[in-house]
Amino acid sequence: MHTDVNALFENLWQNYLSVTPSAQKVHALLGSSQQDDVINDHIALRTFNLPKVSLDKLAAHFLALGYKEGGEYHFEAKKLYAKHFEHADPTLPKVFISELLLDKCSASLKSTIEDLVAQIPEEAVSADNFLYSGTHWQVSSSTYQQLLAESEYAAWVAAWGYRANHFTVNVNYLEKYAALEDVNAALKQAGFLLNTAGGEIKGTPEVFLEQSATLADIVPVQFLDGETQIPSCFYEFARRYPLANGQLYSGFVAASADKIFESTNAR
Ligand code: OOG
Ligand code: NI
Repeated sequence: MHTDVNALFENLWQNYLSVTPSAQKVHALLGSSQQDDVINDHIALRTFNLPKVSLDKLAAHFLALGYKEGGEYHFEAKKLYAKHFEHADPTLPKVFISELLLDKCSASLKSTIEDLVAQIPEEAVSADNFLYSGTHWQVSSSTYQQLLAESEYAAWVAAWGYRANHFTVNVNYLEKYAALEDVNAALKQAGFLLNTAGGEIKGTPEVFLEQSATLADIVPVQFLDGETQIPSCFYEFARRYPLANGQLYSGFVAASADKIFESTNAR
């Protein structure tokens, strides 16, 4: 486990950049419009509900750094369960961790994933670098396609493994933009493609959270039988609104999150 929370996020960021070339450009576009660097609202991690690598196993890395559990979320159709974690220091990103519920998937998907996870050394999961360690296995493009036909999420984790699938700009801290619409306009102007599932903006001030996201970059991945271009990671933008008590809402919105997951769908 990491003892330095900033080092953990720096490693997650560098690993994310290595497969998400557009992220540096998005960061430069929004960061260059102000004095301070962009503040991240949250990151997200994906896994399977197998004991070795469950949501709780990933969460342990953050609990050890002082993070506390926030809310939990259910995604019936996608067969996912998620929790978010937050830190007393509001400048530290929240963490959204989801897991695929394999018992709800086909027997063949479940056994394919069990075979992959069996290849992870037990001690690797609690090692400092696990959350940005990528894959611990190799898959063929046909295995990827088979997974993809049933669960885009399963295929993504099989191809990319353990890494942040997105970072999220905290729009509340942007100096030049107040509205998420304006951030989206700047992104489109610069040529970035946005996730339009459920509309470009997911959520409303009434649910205290508005979100948008780019579509994941399409980059080469090495499969057993050669290199193929597939979606990697994306960038998200979140604007939070104050609750009646004046505090900014710190949770997530399941209906919006359901659409954010689709940012890694094939274009
Ligand atoms: C997580 C999707 C949900 C949010 O901000 O609602 C999410 C994922 O794609 O793994 O990040
Ligand atoms: Ni997110």
